[in-house]
Amino acid sequence: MQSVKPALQSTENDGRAFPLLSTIASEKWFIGAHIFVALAALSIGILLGPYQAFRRAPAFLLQIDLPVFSYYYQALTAHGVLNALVFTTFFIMGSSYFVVQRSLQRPLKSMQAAWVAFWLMTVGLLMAAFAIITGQASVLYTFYPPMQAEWTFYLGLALVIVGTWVGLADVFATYFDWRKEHPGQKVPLAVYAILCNFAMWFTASLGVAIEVLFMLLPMSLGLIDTTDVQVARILFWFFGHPLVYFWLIPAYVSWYTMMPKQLGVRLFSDTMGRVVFLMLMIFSIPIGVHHLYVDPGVSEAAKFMHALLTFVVAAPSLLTIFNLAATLERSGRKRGATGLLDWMWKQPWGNPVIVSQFGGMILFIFGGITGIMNASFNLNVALHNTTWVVGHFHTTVGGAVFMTYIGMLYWMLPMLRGRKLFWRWAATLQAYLWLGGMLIFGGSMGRAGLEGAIRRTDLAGQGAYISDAVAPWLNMSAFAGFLLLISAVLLYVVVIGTLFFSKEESENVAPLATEGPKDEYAPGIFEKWNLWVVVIIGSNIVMWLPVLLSAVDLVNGFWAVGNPGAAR
Ligand code: HAS
Repeated sequence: MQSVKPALQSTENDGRAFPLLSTIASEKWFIGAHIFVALAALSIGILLGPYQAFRRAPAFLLQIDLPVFSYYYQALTAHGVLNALVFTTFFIMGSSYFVVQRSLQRPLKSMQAAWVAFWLMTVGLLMAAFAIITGQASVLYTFYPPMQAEWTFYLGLALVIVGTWVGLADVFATYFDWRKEHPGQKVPLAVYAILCNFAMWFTASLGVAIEVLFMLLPMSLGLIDTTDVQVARILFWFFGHPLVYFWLIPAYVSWYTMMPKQLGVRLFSDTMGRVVFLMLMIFSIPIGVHHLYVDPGVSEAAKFMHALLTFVVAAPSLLTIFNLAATLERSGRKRGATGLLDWMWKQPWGNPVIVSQFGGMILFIFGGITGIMNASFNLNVALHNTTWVVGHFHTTVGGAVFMTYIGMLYWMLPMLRGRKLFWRWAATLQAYLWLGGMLIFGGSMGRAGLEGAIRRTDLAGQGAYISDAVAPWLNMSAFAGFLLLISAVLLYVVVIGTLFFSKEESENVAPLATEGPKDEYAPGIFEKWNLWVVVIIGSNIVMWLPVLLSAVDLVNGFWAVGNPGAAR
C-alpha cells in the first residue's frame, strides 16, 4: 500500500487569492442557472407540503379547489418530484461543479458538455412537469407500475438522468486532468466525496434507466401491453436507496469541508472522512431490498442479507457524528468553551450559514435513529406504509439535506452574486423555523404512524374515518406545516433580496477544503478507482442478481403476459 503526500499546497488556499477566478467567471451564470431551476421547482413543491398537511388535519380539512393540484395524488406527485428529484438534482449538480472548480482551481474540462448536461436536464424537467401539471402523471415520485403516466413523464425523467451522466463525465474528466498534473497528491476531500457520489449515482441510475426505457416508456407508448410489477419495483429500489445518499453526500461535503472553514478550524480527521465517503459509495446500493421487506416476490435470504448491509451503511454516518462532534468541539474551545459540553453553545448560533447546517445535523439524529429502526425487519413490518416513514424522510431529506443545502445556498449565493446576504436576521429566523417545524412535523407524523395512520392516503380529504388516536397528531403536523410555510416564504424573501436589493459587496471566498492534521496519513488506495469499480460491480452482482433473477420471467422478458407479477 503506497502512501500519498498530503496535497497541502492545493487545498490550504484560503480562496482570497483564487488564481483562476477570471477563467471561471462564467460560473456565475452556469451555476446560477442550476440554482435558479432548483429554486423555481422548489417554489411550487415546497408550498404543496403545508397544503397537504392542512388538508389532512381534522382541525382544518382544507379543501380549496386549486386550478391544478386539487387531486390529492397529483399534488403529492408534484411535491415529491419537484422537491426530492428536481430541486435536489439541480442543486447537487450546480454545487458539485462549484466545489470541483474552486477546490481543484481549474475550470471544468468542457463547459460545452456541462451546458449540454444542463439543457438535457431542463428539457427533461419541463417534459415531466408538463405531464404532472396536465394531470397525466399522478404516479408519485416512485412511479411504480401498474400506475401509468404519460410518456413525456418517463422520457423527461430519463433525460434528467442522462444529463447528470454527461455532467458527471465532465467532472471525472476534470479530475483526471488534475490527477495527471498532481502525481502523488491526494485530491481535496470535497472533490473525493463528489467523485464517490457520482460513481455511486451512475451505477445506481442504470437500474431506473433500464426500468424506464424497457418497461415504463414502451408501456406508456402502447408498444407493450403488460409489464412486470415486481421487476419494476426491484429495478426502482436498486436506484431508489442510493438516491438518498446521492442527496446526503453533498450535505456531508458541506459539513466536512465548508463548515470547518466557516468556523475557522481544521476538520478533526480528513482520512476518516475519506473512509466515510468510500463506504457510502460501496454500501449504498446493495441494500435497497429494505424497501421491499413486505414484498412477497423477494426471497427471505435476500431480505436478510440486505438488512445486514443496511446496518453497515449506517456506520459511515456514525463515524460522521464522531468526526463532526470533535471538529465542533475545536470550534467551541476556540470560542472560549472550557467545560465538557459547553462547546455546543459556544458556536455562532446567529449565523444563518452555520445554523442551517446545525439544524440539519440535529434533525439527522432523529432521521438516523428512525432509519435504523426501519431497517429492522420486525419493526419494518409494523412501520411500513404508515406516516412513520413520512416522519423519517422529512427529518432526513426534508431536514438534514434541505437545511444543509440552504446553508450552502446562503454561502454560495453572495459569492455568485457579489452582494452580501440580504436580511441575515430573516435567514437565521428561516433556519430556526424550519428546524422547529420539521422537528414537530417529523415527530407528529411518526407518532401518527405508530397509531396506524396510513401513508399516501387522502385521509380526511375523501371523508375517510380518522381515529381519535391519530387526529391530534395530524393537527400537530398542520401546525408544523404553518411554521414551515412561514420559513419557506422567508427563504424566498432572502434569495430575492440578495439577488436584487442587497447593496453591500460580498467577498468572493472560495470554499476550499480544510484539511485534517497536516501529517495525516492517506493511503493511496482511496483513489484506486479501478479497484472500487470492481468492488461495486461485484458486490451488486452478488446482492442484486439473485433478487432480479428470481423475479424476472427469463423466457418472455420483463413484459411477460401471464407472469405472476405481470400487470398493467
Ligand atoms: Fe431512509 C425509507 C433506512 C438514511 C430517505 N428513507 C426512506 C424513504 C426516504 C428515505 C425518502 O431500512 C422513503 C422511501 C419511500 O418513498 O418509500 N434510511 C435508512 C437508514 C438510514 C437512512 C438505515 N433515509 C436516509 C437518508 C435519507 C433517507 C440519509 C435521505 C437523505 N429508510 C430506511 C428504510 C426505509 C427508508 C429501511 C424503508 C422504510 C419503509 O418501510 O418504507 C441510515 O443511513 C441513517 C444513518 C444516520 C445516522 C445519523 C447520523 C447523524 C449525524 C448528525 C451529527 C450530529 C452532530 C451533533 C455531530 C446514524 C451525522 C451536532 C451538534 C450540534 C450542537 C449542532
